Amino acid sequence: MATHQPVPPPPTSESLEEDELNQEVRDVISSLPTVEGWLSHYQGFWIPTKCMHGVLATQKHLQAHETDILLATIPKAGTTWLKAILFALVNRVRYLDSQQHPLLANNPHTLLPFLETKLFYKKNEVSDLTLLTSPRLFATHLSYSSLPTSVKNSTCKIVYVCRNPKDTFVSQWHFQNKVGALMVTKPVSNSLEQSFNNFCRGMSVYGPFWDHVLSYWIESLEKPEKVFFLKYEEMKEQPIIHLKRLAEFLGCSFSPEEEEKGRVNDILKLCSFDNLSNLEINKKGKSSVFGIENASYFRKGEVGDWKNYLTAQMVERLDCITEEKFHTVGLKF
Ligand code: PAP
Repeated sequence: MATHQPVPPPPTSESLEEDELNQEVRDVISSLPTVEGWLSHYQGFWIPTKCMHGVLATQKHLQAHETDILLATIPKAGTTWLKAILFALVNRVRYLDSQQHPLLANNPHTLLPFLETKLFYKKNEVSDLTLLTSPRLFATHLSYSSLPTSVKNSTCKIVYVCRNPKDTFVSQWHFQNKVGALMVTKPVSNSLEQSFNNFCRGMSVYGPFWDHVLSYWIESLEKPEKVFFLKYEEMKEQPIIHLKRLAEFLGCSFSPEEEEKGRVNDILKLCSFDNLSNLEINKKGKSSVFGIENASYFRKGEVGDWKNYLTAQMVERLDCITEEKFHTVGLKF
């Protein structure tokens, strides 16, 4: 099995014309409508303004390889969990028996970086991603429509993970309260009610939530060999089944010997909420993404926590929107 480099990409090697990129980026960003002091409206979605440099650089420069694997999620749908699972799955021959598994010493966000963060775009340079070993593992919060053209045109695989909108909202709200100050450019109101209103109106991070989910859902129906669509809740309920499906989709099915040896469970155990959240690196470290504390990515990891936060009215409103947006395409939560 091919292996993936368990460290962040090497320093940049391909320089851009500083003024050209800066001016281009400045022009695009300054022309975008903004809301709440930190989100910019770009190609139909609300993207953290701090990510816009990375988004533009990715769209312009990323050359997808046929063997690439891209994890796509809306924030708080299970990104950290699936990053860990993908890394452990693809690298299982190399690392699963190792006492020094990279996941024991690195937060999943370090091992499987976001395309649109500064990891790949620093100041005026784009990282040389061709130096990474195959298959390259990346993540993104971009909608399908905003993915770099080369990703859409290549045969690379996309794993999309979503989560029911009520838990996604509650998780986003908690996260925003914890780390929001790192993202905003001016103070914002973060009451549950205000955030909920914004979420329902589509003004949430990488939202509208429903358009994001739909963009991948439709693509997964049309191109099931390219887009694997997974719900957080399904993965929680039947992790063995879905991990095996995922491996098959990626062309690295578990052999009968591996199954007998308990490899599927080994991966699930390694990547479980309890295991990851209790590792020193995830209790104390800071992530490569805007210096956010790793612990912020581990809260409860449960299905249905929304019951502790949303009123009956809020539930009705969210359910109504979801029904309206999804019923014609057969998507249920
Ligand atoms: P991101 O999109 O900003 O990277 P993401 O990892 O999707 O964040 O969101 C974190 C959520 O996944 C948290 O959910 P909660 O707020 O409802 O608790 C977090 O607890 C949960 N999570 C993190 N790791 C795991 C895991 N190993 N298993 C299940 N859930 C997890």
